[in-house]
Amino acid sequence: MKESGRLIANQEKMNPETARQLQKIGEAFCLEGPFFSYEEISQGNVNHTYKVNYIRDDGTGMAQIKSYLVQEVNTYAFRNPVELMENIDLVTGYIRDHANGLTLHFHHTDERKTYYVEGNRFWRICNYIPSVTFDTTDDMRVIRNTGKAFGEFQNTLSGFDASRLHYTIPDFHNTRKRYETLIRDAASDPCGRVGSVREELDYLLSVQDQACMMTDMFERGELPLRVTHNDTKINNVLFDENTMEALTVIDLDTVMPGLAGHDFGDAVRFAANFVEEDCPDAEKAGLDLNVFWAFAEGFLGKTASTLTENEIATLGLSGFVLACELATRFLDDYILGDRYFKIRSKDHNLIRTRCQIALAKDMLAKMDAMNGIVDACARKYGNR
Ligand code: GN1
Ligand code: MG
Repeated sequence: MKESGRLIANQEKMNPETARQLQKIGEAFCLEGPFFSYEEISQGNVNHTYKVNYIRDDGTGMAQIKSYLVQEVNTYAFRNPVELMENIDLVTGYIRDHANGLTLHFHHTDERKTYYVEGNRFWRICNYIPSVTFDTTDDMRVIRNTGKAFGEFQNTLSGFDASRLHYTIPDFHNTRKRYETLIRDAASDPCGRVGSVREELDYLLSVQDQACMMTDMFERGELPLRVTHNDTKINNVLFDENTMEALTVIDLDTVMPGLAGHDFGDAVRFAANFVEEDCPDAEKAGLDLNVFWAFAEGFLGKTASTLTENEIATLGLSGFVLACELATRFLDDYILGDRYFKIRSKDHNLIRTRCQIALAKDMLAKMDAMNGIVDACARKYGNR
């Protein structure tokens, strides 16, 4: 179907209440042209995102569609969204000044703010970049380019003074704290769900020290703080649909001081899993070494010469660390009654937990291979 046909078909599916709400937000940001339609973007487990379409005159009297992304920021997850937007303004400004290529552009309200607050709802609008994204892919070019994009992102921001950034979610990747929270909430068991998750809890506790390896090394002063993205899912990179080159990295909500291994590990646990992160058949989860290798090539190609020996030594285990850390978060949310992550079924957080645990187990079995690949890439790109 042609784009115009698709948009009209889509218009018929709209919820009138949501359409009115989005129109109102568009007015607050002074978007031009009559509102035409919206589409909900289901990706993302925390914020709500919509593509909104406006009708414009293309300058010759012909109508054309101009699209934007409207997001409602989840203020349960992000307790201080104004600081979050300050971070994003700083980081996107720095990227615009120091790198070629695209970055996100956020629109201003007539009060010159990049956000609009309505009661306890927090909204923002950014430019829509025509592109494709991937939740999974067999195309190793895409994986390698994802590694390059996140490596480049870290490199570009290496000159940025990290102390200017707010901690949008304090202790976001503090694995020890994530475990403490899980242990505390499992003890109070407010929804009576702990009895049914003993096996998952026991497994996570049995690997706690290994899972906290990066946090502990950092606490001992063995790893440097860098400016990191902290949510390096492959679908947070936009690709040019023809060339499959990465256009830009998106979802800058959690850009904060962090560890190189957080970005490497989170990307690996998402992209190199045989299945999606919430696959109900947990036994199908596991690490695809080809994907791991392609991502490592891309990422280390951009970063190997600047990473320390200790940082490189954490990369092989980092996927396991991030899989366990996220499993503690999903399980904790399940125990608390699903308050943080959007769920699409009653047991969604438990399904997610089981999938991350199965992946973590397979990663442990493949640890030597992963370390070998990291070593080879570090030597190839880092003149070691
Ligand atoms: C959340 O909403 P999304 O998909 O960008 C979460 C990440 C998790 C991810 C798991 C702020 O990211 O930390 O890894 O879900 N973001 C936040 O899918 O908690
Ligand atoms: Mg995110």
